[in-house]
Amino acid sequence: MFNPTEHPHRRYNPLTGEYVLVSPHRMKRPWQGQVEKTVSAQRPTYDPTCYLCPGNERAGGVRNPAYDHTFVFDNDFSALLPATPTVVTAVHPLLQTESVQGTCRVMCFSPRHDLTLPEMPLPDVRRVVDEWAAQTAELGQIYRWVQVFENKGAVMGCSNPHPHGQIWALSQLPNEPRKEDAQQRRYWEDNGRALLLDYAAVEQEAGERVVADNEHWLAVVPYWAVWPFELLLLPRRPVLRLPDLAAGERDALAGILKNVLTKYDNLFETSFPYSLGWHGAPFPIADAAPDAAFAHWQLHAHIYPPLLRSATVKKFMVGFEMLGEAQRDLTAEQAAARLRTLPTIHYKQRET
Ligand code: H2U
Ligand code: ZN
Repeated sequence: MFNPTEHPHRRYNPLTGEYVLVSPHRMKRPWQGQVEKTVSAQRPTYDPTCYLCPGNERAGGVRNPAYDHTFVFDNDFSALLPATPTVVTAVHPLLQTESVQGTCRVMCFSPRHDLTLPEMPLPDVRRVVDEWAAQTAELGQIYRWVQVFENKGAVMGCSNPHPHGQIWALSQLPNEPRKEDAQQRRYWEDNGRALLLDYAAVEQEAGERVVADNEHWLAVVPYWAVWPFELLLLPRRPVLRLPDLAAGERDALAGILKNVLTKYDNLFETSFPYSLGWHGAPFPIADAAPDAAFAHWQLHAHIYPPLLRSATVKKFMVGFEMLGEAQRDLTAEQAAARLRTLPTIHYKQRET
């Protein structure tokens, strides 16, 4: 008899059309590989050498203002540039190039060097939500795709512990949203309903992968999760993009974010690393499709954390993952059950 908590199986990700291999029987295997160092917990509220702290000088010589809440600036080492010439070339069908226009920004979440999103007061997390929405609205006037994200922790290649995220806006749809666009469109055409709205209803009903919920939001370990404690954040009503969120929905978003990120930190009593990012409908460009053409889209956030079984053991995406398909040991249901039981009071606050 097939038992999904014991037998290897594959799960389908309807958002990307890809499969993940689940191998729950491997949870018992010993670990003798790489161990990540835990970083010492206490940082100063202000660090004179930090390029993100208020009043400090950045690379290139620009000085940050004495900001009070959020602060956004153009990335001094931008991966995208606004004024590149538009061209599509193919010297050979196998050697294709297209130009891309874009801009990169860095967003400080708080002037406090020592805080992270889950440790910030709720009204300040709400300000971050507002800034995400404002940046998306502004850059969406110019660019087709606005990628709001946060890379947190040295394990994720983040260069600075000061709480910050990034915004990359560009003229083309990157790979991940392009897959999601096609998959959501197909589901819409086949069913006349939005894929992620149906999915939220299925998860709410099932309950076993729900980690947190409130009036406007649902946080689940998706059925097809790849990363051990991956989360998908879904609004309950149809929402195309971050700027479309009403005041109450933004408050509720700040609440559920603080809730699940606190659970993350409490899981291994460490500042939990992850990449978090928002996917909303692409923006209509020039004379292209109006908003009605994006009815298949539903706003959502992905959170991809690399840690597996402790503050020091991370999941690698190598070998079979690189050459075959993604693989996980812990099931989505087991991960959700662990996260669900964790307290929503941050462990650092509990100690004081
Ligand atoms: P991480 O969040 O991945 O550490 O990236 C921080 C960004 O900050 C990175 O893209 C930029 C880097 O280019 N940066 C500046 O714009 N100015 C600086 O003075 C240092 C870093
Ligand atoms: Zn700082």
